Amino acid sequence: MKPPRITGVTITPVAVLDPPLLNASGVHQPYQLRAVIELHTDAGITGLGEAYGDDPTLANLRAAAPVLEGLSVFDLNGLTARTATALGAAAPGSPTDLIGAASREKTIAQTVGALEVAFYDAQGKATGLRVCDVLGGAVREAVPYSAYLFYRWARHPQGATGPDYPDDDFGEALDPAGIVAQAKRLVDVYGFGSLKLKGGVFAPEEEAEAIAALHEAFPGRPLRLDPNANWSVETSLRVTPRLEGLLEYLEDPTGGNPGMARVAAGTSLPLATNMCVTSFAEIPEAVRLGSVSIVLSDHHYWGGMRASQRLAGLCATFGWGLSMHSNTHLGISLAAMTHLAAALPELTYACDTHSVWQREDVVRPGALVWSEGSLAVPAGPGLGVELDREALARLHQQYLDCGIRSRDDVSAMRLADPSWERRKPRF
Ligand code: GKR
Ligand code: MG
Repeated sequence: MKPPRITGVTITPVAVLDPPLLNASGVHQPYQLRAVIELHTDAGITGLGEAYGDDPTLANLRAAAPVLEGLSVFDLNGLTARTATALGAAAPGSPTDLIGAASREKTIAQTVGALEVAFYDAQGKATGLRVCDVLGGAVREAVPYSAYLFYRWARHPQGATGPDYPDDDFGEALDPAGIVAQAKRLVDVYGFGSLKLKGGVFAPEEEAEAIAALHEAFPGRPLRLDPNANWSVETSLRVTPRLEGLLEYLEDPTGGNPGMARVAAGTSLPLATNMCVTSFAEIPEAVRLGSVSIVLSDHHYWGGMRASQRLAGLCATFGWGLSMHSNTHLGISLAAMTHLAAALPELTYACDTHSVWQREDVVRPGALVWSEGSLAVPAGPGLGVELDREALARLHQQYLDCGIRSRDDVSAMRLADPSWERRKPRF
């Protein structure tokens, strides 16, 4: 087989409706941005990828795209080398404040991570194989995900949306009863076996009460709480006794490896992270300090699927568990996450996904089917998802019209509370 060579890359930013989900920074904006990547080849095959859709990410993708021309879709080392050269000493732009200090390495990893998915999709399409098989073979045919529970409002603050904005029908969830009701709905519809609550929103004791209520409503079901580093070390150590015995893990109670290590030393709860270990360079400090025992991988910022497999190997070496992080994403990323998780023998926990909150997508329905809280690996070839051109055009137009160009949960919150400040830890 002659390897397909890249003839061009199309990057299309889209905006999708998003509900007012509360978190440590503030509240989700009415639209979240994503970028759809189409890798065109001389074999007529198109590889699909998906990335954040904020301005810095788009600039990095657009800088890398032209230098990929002529490259084989199997040349992943070439992808990394050419992307690094194209980005040069580029200012490190990051779409999220969740992954610690920005660095050139992280920017390269995010850019490669996005493009590499399209390379793998094209490899699968060229060989007739599923991406999970290209990655070394599926060790599971169905990938378990956890229900992603959020405190939330029923609608976005006045002024955030126009009069025609379609609110969803979840209503608000601002206390333990609201969170339990939300969990029941998600478990009924999707069959999730484990539940994760996004915390860092209300006083930690209130969030511990919500966890206790979930424990009572769903006896024996694994639970997680993620305050996104919004608790000080002292607050964390005050609250952890209430959570011990209730959680399978506590995710990022506080910020940074030294702080996490102090919390880890004072609790029996396993600590997980997608904040203080987000790149290979941060692993030695975490090992030395004993700050975490579970890492949430994310191909979007660890540098792709190959890099995620490398991370999985290191987790096994250091005796860490492995879970998977999610940010708002669409079906291309969900398919990529599912293929990757299927090919990771080291995966020890159900993965996160924001999917339940997304009502719009760029892929045709039918490829990703939920059953008992799991997704069957799409049949392929490649990722096994197909672009819905009409939806892509509509969501691109929505991007042009909505005016949002970067994620800003702080400003979104200020529409409801003008005194709101960016502050961490808040508790
Ligand atoms: O969507 O509000 C959110 C989450 O807080 C997200 O931004 C985080 O990346 O899900 C995430 C996490 O686990 O930290
Ligand atoms: Mg997290």
